[in-house]
Amino acid sequence: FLKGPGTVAVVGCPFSGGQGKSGVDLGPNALVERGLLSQLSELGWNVHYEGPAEFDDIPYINPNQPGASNGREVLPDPDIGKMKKPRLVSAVNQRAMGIIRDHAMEGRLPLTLGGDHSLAMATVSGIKAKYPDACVVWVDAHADINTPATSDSGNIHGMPISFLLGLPGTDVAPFSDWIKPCLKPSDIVYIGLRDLDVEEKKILRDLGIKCFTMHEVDRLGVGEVVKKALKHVNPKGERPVHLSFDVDACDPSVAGSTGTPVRGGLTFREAHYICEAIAETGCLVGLDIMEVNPALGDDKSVNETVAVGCSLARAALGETLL
Ligand code: Z70
Ligand code: MN
Ligand code: MN
Ligand code: MN
Repeated sequence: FLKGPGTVAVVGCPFSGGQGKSGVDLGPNALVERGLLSQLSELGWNVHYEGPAEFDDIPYINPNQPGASNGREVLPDPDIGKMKKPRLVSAVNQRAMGIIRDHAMEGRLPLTLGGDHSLAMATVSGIKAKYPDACVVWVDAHADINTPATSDSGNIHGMPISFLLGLPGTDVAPFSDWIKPCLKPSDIVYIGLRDLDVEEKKILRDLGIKCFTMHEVDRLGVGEVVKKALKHVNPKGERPVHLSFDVDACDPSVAGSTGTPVRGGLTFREAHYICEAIAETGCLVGLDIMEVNPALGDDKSVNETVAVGCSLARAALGETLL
């Protein structure tokens, strides 16, 4: 597939409706304004960027965008079961999926800047449309595998994996209009988990999904963890790899400006090592940098979190390769 730096398509997704805190929609512009595009150019990538994706015309109010309803028609978006803002989340993801899929089809590597992690419905669906054999490395404090029935919060950013797997209760409109279950449990591996709901643990056990929690990072070291994780999903090194990186996988001292910081996360080097090791495989076809929220934390925390978002992207796109 992709050999060496080719064209990276940066897709900014200013969206916060998959969870309850405003500000994560400011993540994409913060990363771009920090210089991410020129940093990637300097690595040898041809950088394709058309400005942030446009979601404002979608006729449901994003509760976290003040004034978003100004001068346009707004439709109600009541909960479906426990799901909050289901029509908004579905419509945004359906549009983002089309953008990401089309970039992949043109041979570009989509780099999606979140935005909340519900957007992985779009990124994984878009990548799988072009690369049906792709596997997913999910780096996160959370498993984001609740179904609409098991979720306590109703926040859809805690559910994208269940939709991608087609778990019971996910075959529900409006999502079923466009999401095809495209992942098998053996296609995904987790690194960095440490904040799981009781029902999520049961799903992970029942489906036999491979997980390297922070406990395994401590026991084995990050080098061994990444080696085993890649061996699980990509034993022959022949499969395309999508890396979905939620910055809350990092310790709050490294990336504190995120909606759900959880103590005991990846160090700066551990987080970057994961990205570097995946770059080294030469198999990366899609990358997400998610849940950067520049509205949370003090200036130091915001600055460091945005900088880490940029440096994780650079690491995954080969910054340390000779
Ligand atoms: C919880 C839920 C979550 C991120 C929180 C939390 C999910 N399991 N994901 N922060 N990034 O609400 O389903
Ligand atoms: Mn997540
Ligand atoms: Mn998370
Ligand atoms: Mn529960």
